[in-house]
Amino acid sequence: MRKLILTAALLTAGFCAVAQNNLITNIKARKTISLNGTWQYIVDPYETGFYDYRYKELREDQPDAYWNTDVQKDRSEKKEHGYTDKLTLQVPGDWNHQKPEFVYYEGTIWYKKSFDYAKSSGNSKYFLYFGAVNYRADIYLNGKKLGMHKGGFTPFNFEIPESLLKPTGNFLVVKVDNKRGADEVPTLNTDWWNYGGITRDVKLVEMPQTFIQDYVIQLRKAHAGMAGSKTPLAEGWVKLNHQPAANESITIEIPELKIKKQITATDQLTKLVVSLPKVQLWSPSQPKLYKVLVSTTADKVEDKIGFRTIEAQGKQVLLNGKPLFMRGISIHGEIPQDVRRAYSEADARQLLGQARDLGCNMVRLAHYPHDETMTRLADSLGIVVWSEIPVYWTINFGSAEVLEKAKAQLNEMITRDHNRASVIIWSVGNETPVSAVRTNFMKSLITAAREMDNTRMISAALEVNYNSGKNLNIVDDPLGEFVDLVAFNEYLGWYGGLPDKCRTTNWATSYNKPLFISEMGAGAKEGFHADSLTRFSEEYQAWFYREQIAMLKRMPDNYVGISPWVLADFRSPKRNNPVYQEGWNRKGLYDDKGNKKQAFYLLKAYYAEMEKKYP
Ligand code: GCB
Repeated sequence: MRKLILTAALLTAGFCAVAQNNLITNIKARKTISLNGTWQYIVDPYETGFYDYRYKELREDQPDAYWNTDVQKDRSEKKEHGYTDKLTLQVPGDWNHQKPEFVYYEGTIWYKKSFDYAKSSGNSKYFLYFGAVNYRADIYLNGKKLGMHKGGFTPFNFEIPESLLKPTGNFLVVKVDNKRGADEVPTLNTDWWNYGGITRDVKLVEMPQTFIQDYVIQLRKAHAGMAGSKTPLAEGWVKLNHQPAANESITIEIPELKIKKQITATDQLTKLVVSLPKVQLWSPSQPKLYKVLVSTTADKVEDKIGFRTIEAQGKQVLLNGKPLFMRGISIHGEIPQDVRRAYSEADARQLLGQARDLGCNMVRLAHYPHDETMTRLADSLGIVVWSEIPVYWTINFGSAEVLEKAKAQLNEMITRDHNRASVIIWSVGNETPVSAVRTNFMKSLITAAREMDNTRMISAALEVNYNSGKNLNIVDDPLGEFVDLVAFNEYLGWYGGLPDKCRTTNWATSYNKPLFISEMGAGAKEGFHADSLTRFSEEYQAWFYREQIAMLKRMPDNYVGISPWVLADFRSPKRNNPVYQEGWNRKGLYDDKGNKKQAFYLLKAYYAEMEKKYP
């Protein structure tokens, strides 16, 4: 049997354990029933079910409130709302694609589901879990409010008081509001469609009274570049939902490595170090995952975890101590042929399969955390992932509340995926305009991300003035000082000028760090052919890629990869050219039907070359 070491002394090597929120992680491995399926709805643009006629929030027991029963108590009572099988939506799924009248709807829709639940014992705890609801969700069960959550792309759960859950006829109502707001994250202005609704899974979770809420078991950075003789160490912690009883123990098992070790729970959060001799490291070429079991006497949770190290060192990114070149592509969480948000494993297979076909070993999941099936599938396919929060463009950087909202989403993103080997970069935002206030804001997010997880790299997609007319563009955004990976977006030859500008342009950064191009791209309507000077033709996009790729070959020696914009055409209300766009951002290498454009093959050929160089 291999040795598992638990010693506080070993925990000094920069490992931080920070208690997260109350999210129960690895939800698929828990005892749950699905509440997906058909839900009834009321569309409520004036929020009549929430505010009275003086625009005051309705009291919980007011019969007019839409979270309360729609059945008339007696003849003295008037009901002006009701749920009916005539009006239904599928969950998960955004509402916009489900009914023609909702295509452009932004506002409130009330979702209602009745369900029965036979409790298995009198000694459990119950939770309602939502994979994501865009943007604000107010949750009510049997007339009682369980909680409110903001943030459209991360999971949350609320506990159900035991006495509230009935064996039959539970009345679950979710008020979903996707109105954009200046002080929200994202803010009013984005280059993607604001799909509303309960966009990911809903589950009722049954847990023992005392349970394992969350855990981290990851190789620490310090081992990148280690000599082969050193034994890899996984570090982490287990978080219980309770203060442990005296001598309460936690068991960690990795059967394939013959590891089984009991540790004593010292607090609600117990740190651990596991020695993993003979571990086969996870990598894109060998995405080895191990079954890992974490248990207490009352609870047991099973996961599949890959072990690898990742770090930025000098000019390189090292994966398991070896230089990594990222052949990436940026992806939106959208299934374009259905004009809807992605949520299922089949969706993840489509998107990651298309990336694979392009020769990618990396995906940038823009501009918000994608569904958990994406990062899980990336784990098993061996694709490294950049995961981002929607701190996009002009967030209200001066507001402490907005910072808290961004931090909450960062926390939920990291908590959900901190055991995914595929995720190597947490990104705290995209193209935020340089100012002292913004830098402070972003710096706090970087600090928070590091406190939550210092086993991965932290980055952000920076902006750079590529139209300066200079031959050398220097990425010197002050935020570069705080990130591990200096990443920037450039559209040389699309926004301003023609692609041949690439011939005289070179790139560098003022930071002694690896340099990554998080975006570059040009629009083309699939099937539209013209000369290469004609915008929106496939030929123009192909020319753009040809010039860009030639420029990439002159990148400095700290260039570690690129994730061009973007895998597939996607919906954007900002793209209103009536001939070529029609509400679509056309920078995809695939169109909205899955057809490949000419540029696809150019990038694929470049990636094949780079794969040979960095196998
Ligand atoms: C960007 C943004 C991305 C846009 C893209 C574009 O820089 O990061 O969200 O969609 O440019 O197409 O302009």
